[in-house]
Amino acid sequence: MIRPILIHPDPRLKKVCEPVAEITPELGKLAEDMLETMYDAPGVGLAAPQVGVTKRLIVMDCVKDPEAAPRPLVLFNPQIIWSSEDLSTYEEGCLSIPEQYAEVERPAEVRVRWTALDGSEQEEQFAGLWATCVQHEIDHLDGKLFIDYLGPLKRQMITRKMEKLKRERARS
Ligand code: K1U
Ligand code: ZN
Repeated sequence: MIRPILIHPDPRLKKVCEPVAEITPELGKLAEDMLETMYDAPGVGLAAPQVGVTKRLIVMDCVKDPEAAPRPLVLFNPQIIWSSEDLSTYEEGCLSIPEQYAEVERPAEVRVRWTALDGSEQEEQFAGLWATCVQHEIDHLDGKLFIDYLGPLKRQMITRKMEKLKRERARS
């Protein structure tokens, strides 16, 4: 089931999300819906607060080559346990801030620990778009958006555009 994606500004996108204590069938269904919603958007990642659920759950698939096999990942309670000193800059977008892009500098590589859908503990080092995306998604779980890395004027300009977009969508 495709779920509606919240658009900034929304108080649910500013909350620090609750850790997941137990992976219930309802959370399994939420993860499945989030992957479907992410692929439909289309996007390479999605965090639970973007669909209005303030729990520590993200999904990602940064395989961009349509010929390559997809690699959907479901991460409960993801934690960055190591970040590289090397930084990389990527022009980020966000499904909660449609059609707005800005360069954000982040660690080029990160090692992440999480709980998988089957309850097993996983650890992996991410680089490239995967590293950018996992950091962007974990920020969502801490109520942080990529525009929070920008200066106040640019952030305010984007926020005003999103308020206008929401007013227009509410009218139609
Ligand atoms: O969290 C989100 O809003 C999803 C976001 C993730 C992201 C993208 C780029 C850099 C960092 C994080 C997106 O998926 S935006 C859409 C996008 O980048 C994309 C869409 C289709 C193909 C490839 C990329
Ligand atoms: Zn986002």
